[in-house]
Amino acid sequence: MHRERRQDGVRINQQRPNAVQQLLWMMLNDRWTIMNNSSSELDSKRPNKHKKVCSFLLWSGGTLVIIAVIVAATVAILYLNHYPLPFISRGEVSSSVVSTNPKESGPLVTVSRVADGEPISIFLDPNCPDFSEHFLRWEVLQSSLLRALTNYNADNWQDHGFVQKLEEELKVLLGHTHNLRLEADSLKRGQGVLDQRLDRLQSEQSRIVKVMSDNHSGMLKLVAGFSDSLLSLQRETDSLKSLKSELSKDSTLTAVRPRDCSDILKSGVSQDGIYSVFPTHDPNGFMVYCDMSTDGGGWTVIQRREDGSVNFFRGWEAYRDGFGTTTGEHWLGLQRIYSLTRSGGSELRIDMADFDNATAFAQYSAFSIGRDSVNPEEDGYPLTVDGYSGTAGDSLLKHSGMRFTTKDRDQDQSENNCAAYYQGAWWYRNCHTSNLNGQYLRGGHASYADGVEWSSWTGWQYSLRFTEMKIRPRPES
Ligand SMILES: [Ca+2]
Repeated sequence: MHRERRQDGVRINQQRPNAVQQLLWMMLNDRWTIMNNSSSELDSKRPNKHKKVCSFLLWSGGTLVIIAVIVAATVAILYLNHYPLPFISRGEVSSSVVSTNPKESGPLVTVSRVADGEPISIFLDPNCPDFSEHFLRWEVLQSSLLRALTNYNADNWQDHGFVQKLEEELKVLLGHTHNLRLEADSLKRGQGVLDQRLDRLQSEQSRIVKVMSDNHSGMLKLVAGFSDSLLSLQRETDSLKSLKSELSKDSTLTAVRPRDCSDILKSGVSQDGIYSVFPTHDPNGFMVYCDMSTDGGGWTVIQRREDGSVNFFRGWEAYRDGFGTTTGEHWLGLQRIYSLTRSGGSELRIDMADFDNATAFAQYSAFSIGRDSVNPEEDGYPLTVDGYSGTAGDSLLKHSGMRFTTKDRDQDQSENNCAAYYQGAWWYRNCHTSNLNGQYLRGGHASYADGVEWSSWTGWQYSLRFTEMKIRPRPES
């Protein structure tokens, strides 16, 4: 039995740290000192050499027994945790036993009560060693060792003294361990405070990061707002552009709306016919016949005689407002002629034909009626004409400055009504050199100057087959 325990003790001693060996050797040396002292006392009483050898042998045997007991207790605690130690179980008071857990997954240290056998597990994370727990375990281990020693009943008085000394040493060691554990706890608390400060730093950093992120997102929102504003501005600009385009289209249409036949000709239409014109001073407009072929075209016809189908011997209102058929014989009307020529700069052309198919024309570079009148109708639509050219000779210049006279409104310089007298309506002076609104008498006639007369071409007794008065803006010279 002793031999086995010694062998175990050797094996354990080989595994124990050097500190434990030093502790045991220290304790042995102290014992040597005590034994030497007592030996000295004994020697003084009984100076016997044989007895000296016996007591040394006895002391050696006791020491071996104590070492064996310590080793056995250690072995029992570390490796036989599942089997209660015999000398502990003999004790009347149940005590705790500390053992390590052989399983890797379970708690590293198990504290179990021998009486009820219920283990109290303490888990120690091997990756994060808690030195305080290690110290605690060491303390418990030492306490257990101390109890084992206390429970050991030494028969020999020398063994008893040795055990007591060992107990005291263990108590001192226990005190040191306890202090170390307290220091470890303090360190741990310091670490805890450090952890808290680190946590606070971390939270502060998180807060700063959040604030920066908020600022960043605010900047992003600002940029997005700017972008939206720019987009809406772009849309507004596009809308304004389209509106401007529409407006310019309208103004183009207004420009395209012909003031007269020359505008229609400029727009690319070159066919003779009836068109609507909208003079600047008569925006409602009216229908006219356009001569697009004679002398470059663009002529607005204001009077036509060709077959005598229309009665031209009419009163003031008829001549003011116009009559006849636009495609045939007609008088456009003084008010309309006024509107067309009011802005000035018009030229007049009169094409004529007799019944022998002879033609002639008279052209005037300036033509207008009522141009300077505040109320042209009240003023009688006075004629302004100048700048003759042509083949029919001038039969109109003498009428320049004359008011228009109808059979019912005498505004001529004759003591009679020239219109009534010569069966027409014209800018009569002391009557006329031309009478294009006279009776359609179909060529030569016996009556005097009361037909469709152009005196400079056919005299006063030849009523023309065809006359056409037309105006257009005077070309820029
Ligand atoms: Ca008169």
